[in-house]
Amino acid sequence: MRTSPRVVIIGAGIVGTNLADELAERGWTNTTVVEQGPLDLAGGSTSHAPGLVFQTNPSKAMTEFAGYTVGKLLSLSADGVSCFNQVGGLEIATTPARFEDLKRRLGFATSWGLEGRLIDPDECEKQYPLLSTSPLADGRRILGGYFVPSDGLASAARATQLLIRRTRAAGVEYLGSTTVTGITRSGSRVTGVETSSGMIQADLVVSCAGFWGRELGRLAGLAVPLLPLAHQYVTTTPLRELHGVNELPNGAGRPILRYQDRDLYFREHGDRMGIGSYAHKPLPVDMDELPRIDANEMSDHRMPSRLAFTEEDFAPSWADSQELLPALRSVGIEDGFNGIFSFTPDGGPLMGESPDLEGLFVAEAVWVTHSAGVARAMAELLIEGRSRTDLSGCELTRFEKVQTSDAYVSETSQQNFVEIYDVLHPLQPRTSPRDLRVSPFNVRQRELGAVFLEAAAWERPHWFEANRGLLDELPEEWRPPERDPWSALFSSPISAAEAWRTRTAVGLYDMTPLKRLSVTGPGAEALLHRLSTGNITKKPGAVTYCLLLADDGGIRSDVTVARLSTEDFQLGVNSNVDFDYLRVAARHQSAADPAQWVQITDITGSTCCIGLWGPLAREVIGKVSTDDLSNDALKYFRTKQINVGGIPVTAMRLSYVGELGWELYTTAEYGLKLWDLLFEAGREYGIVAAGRGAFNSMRLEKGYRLWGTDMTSEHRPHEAGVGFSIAKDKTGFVGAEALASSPASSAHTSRTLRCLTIDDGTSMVLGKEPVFVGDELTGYVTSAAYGYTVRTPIAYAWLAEAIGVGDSVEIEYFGRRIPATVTAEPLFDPGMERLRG
Ligand code: FAD
Ligand code: THG
Repeated sequence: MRTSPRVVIIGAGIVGTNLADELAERGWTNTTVVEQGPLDLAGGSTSHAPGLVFQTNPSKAMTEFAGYTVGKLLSLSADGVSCFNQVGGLEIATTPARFEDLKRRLGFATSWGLEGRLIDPDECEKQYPLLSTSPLADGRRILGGYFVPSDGLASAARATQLLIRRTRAAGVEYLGSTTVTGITRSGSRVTGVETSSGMIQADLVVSCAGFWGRELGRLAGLAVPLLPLAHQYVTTTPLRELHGVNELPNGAGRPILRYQDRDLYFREHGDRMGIGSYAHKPLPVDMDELPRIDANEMSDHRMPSRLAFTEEDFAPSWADSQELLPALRSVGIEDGFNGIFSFTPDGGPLMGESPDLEGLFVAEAVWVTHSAGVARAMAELLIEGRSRTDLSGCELTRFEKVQTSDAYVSETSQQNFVEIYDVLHPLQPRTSPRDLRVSPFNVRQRELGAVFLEAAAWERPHWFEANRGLLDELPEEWRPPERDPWSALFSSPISAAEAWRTRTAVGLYDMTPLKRLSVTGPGAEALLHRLSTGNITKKPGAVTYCLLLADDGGIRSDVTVARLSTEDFQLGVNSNVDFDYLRVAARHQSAADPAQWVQITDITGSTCCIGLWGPLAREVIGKVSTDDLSNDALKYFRTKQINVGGIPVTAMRLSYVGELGWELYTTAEYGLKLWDLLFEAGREYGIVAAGRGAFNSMRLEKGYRLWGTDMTSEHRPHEAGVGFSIAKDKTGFVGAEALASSPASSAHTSRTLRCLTIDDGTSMVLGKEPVFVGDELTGYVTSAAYGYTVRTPIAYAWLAEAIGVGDSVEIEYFGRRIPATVTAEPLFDPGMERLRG
């Protein structure tokens, strides 16, 4: 008897078939896979993917997905031939900047548990004898490489066939040559799909439609922010040098090769070479012009994902290839095509459930490289309601609404194509589109010479050039050390002056981009009580810092909950994922008990927020407000409505930078006036406008965690050092049972988030670097900043549980070991005198 829910998977590419398999392995076999193409060669991206698997990725989740895919494809075999050929992966550097970047890549690979090593030019040649030994254009030569022995080649199309065979045997049904034309619903629940050959009822529908994802989403009114782009791939005529080297026609023995300095990659196909290029201009695909090919006419060379080769786009890449691999000079291009696959605004995949149609899931914009790992996480999500891997960078709902518009998706995804192999600094902002979201203070910030970086489409000042003059006044002990060139990028010593003024006088911070939700209605209290770890039932006026947990006790988010009145709460949250999570929960509660309805509104754009913080904050506000803001009249973590120069303001007494003061909220139209009033009032007290550079330094001095960076759903509250935010004796909230059964440690980590200070007092790190004790890897850095007040660089890091305060570790930064010490935290004001004073 079939007891598992009825699942329809749309698409029998490498993602859809892996998902069917991961579900079947967990006992869910009541699955139908619907594929518009013929099942033996469906015609999507998988059907022509050359299958290079380079596992190294700045994202921990993506590296883990790749590692799992390698393992799974290695074990997937038929007739003694596995679906993974572990030839190793080699990335070469021909510029000093690239060589430095390879060191950084080795760093995060190490952090995520992937083994690789840097090799010298001689070993590059040994690994890859076809590499040129003479200088390249511009006098460049091979300076070295980064080699990952476990990388290699996936046989994606073959794996798909084997997975179909295996899952069919387990009971999964496949419908080939069947197109999904509609998604049916009852209310806000999916009920099935309409296809070219009839209705299929389902409890859960998962779209694994690859670059057709946007079209599939549209059937259900879901914006799927991906862009189909063409990418060029060629195979050459046979090379004499490879004659008789690789047995199989598609076989390979040499590593897969990346030449990022010219946007190229290479693999062997028997005695031919395959070359992929990202060097050409982005080639967005108009889905309406996709060739319509009958199932019985589909072949290796005729499929919808394969557009005609545009030779002129490839010409420079061909010349670059021949220069790098001289053996190519005596062969020609035998076959070339412009293959289609998906790009997204931030390069990550799209995974998760539609917030508006329950039971409809998406797993798209996924490379072969990550396919099995993504499928495993999706299976966990479907079956257990959560994935063991942190999906914050993959969530379908991570984008702000403006970021899902066709125009935004098109421009940013094309930009990601262009930059795919560029050396990118972690703080490097996109250049366009910009100024999509600006706070009401933007005009003043510009006048003050703000240097903006972008996040969630918001412009956020990182420092203000107008404060440069303060560097002359900066006391000796506040002067920051010289930075190495990499950590100096997108950073300025002016942040030191802004931190100095905030700690000694007062600073004005634009907190507008902090996402704010209004949660109202008779059921608001019950909803927040159930979903959060905090005691939010306190009387109006209370603000609570607390966590949203997943059922397994992992940290979904950390939020502030301000009770403005009995049925009116204001939440400070981390991203759109929180908004959609709460919105769905509110819908459920309202439906289950209409008397307990809850309304959740994103009020971020219609309101604004100034953080007025510093020991003189009270003096400043006293000049423009007659409200009593004394310590007793508005205590720490309390809120009240006040009036600032005639403007209605919600004041919340809390501070992410750890100083006396308030977050001051008002509606957007008053924002500029509020800024001007406070700035003017602050003049005599030395007020400065201050940016994210100072802010981030001060929050690390204070030990405040940044969700998504310092802690994620992979971590439990106690491990992350936020156990204090679980209300004493509270039970019955989401995640409570899991915590009660094993409070301290989750299943797959025995790690603790620790505060490190750098021993030499000057060396900077940036995040994601591996941490060692002797030769042993013990963890990785999350956030880092120079602590201007405490006069040392600070790094937070996940470390093995056994490592405690006082222990010495080493952080690896560009191949250099930087000694650091685990230090008691917070480094600044542990007695909370500043905040409560
Ligand atoms: P697909 O394989 O496209 O599968 C989606 C399926 O959904 C299709 O079969 C389609 O027919 C079906 N479908 C769509 N709409 C409907 C509908 N309405 N009804 C029914 N069925 C539908 N990745 C790597 O990791 N390494 C590489 O080296 C690599 N090289 C590449 C080279 C080229 C030239 C290209 C174009 C891509 C490359 N990729 C590579 C990317 C990789 O091919 C894709 O990311 C991956 O194959 C996507 O798999 P998928 O299952 O999501 O999509
Ligand atoms: N302000 C508001 N909401 C927010 C943030 C914010 N929501 C998202 C994010 N930032 C949440 N993160 C924090 C982290 C720490 C604190 C506030 C928000 C904080 N912590 C006190 C501490 O640890 O000492 C809490 C003390 C207590 O619980 O009483 O202030 O910046 N509005």
